[in-house]
Amino acid sequence: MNITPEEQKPCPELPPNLGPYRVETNVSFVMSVRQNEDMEFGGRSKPDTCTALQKIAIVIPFRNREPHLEVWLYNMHPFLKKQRADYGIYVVEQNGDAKFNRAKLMNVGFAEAIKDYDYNCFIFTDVDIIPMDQRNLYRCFKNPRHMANSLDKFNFKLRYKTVFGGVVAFSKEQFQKVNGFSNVFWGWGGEDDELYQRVIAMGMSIERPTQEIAKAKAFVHGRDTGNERNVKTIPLIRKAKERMKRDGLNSLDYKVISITKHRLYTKITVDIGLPEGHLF
Ligand code: BGN
Repeated sequence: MNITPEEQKPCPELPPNLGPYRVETNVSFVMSVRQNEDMEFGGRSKPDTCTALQKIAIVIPFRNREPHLEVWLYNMHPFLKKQRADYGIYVVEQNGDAKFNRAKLMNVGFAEAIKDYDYNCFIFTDVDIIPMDQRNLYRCFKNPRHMANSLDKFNFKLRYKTVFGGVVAFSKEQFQKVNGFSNVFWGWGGEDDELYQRVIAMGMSIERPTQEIAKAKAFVHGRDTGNERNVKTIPLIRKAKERMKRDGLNSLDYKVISITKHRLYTKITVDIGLPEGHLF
């Protein structure tokens, strides 16, 4: 018997049978495509027997990390399906070789994803972090949520109390409330600490899963070319509260170069401009 979408029940709050998850690293795109032929192009999937409680866009900032993306996709599609998520994957690729701007790419992912579907939850994740426990729900909660607090490369310890990098979840309202990420962090570091300051400035607090449930694999790699440490972060972080009104989603400026709907993800290649004062 066919069930029309109107007759479907909401999915249970907690999906059944979640537990520790073994990350597979010896994988390929071909293997993932073969195992996910049921997906809609663009890396979209939703549960077929119930209506998911949230519509989740997963945003991955990206440049030259195909091997990590291959592993991420292979592991994360089954992971998200097991959590009965209604989701889409957005890989936002920075065009050109200017300094990497992770935060701005996140903002672009948000802005483009909401044109695609009625998303109400956004998971902003690095391409090299994969959860090791299916109870780490890739969803939105009452507060913006930090989910990369227990990485294997840091011996499953919280680096510092306010750390807010790697993987975070924001409802659409929460993200709009903080005006998204800052657009002015070029190079490695600090944009996540600045986002934390925005959350606090707006009177919200952050939450995290327990260290046990948040266990995740983070691939260790050298510093990417074009992503050298940003040495100008501290004054920017200090001024977060004042700057956030004018620097973020409301000042986001970019040009889409292409949008390609692959089987396993939507790839958005984008020109996000150059840091102020950039000279060739
Ligand atoms: C911090 C970085 C974060 C990064 C974590 C990773 C800065 C700002 C200057 C103090 N912060 O040091 O961006 O996510 O390390 O553990 O660089």
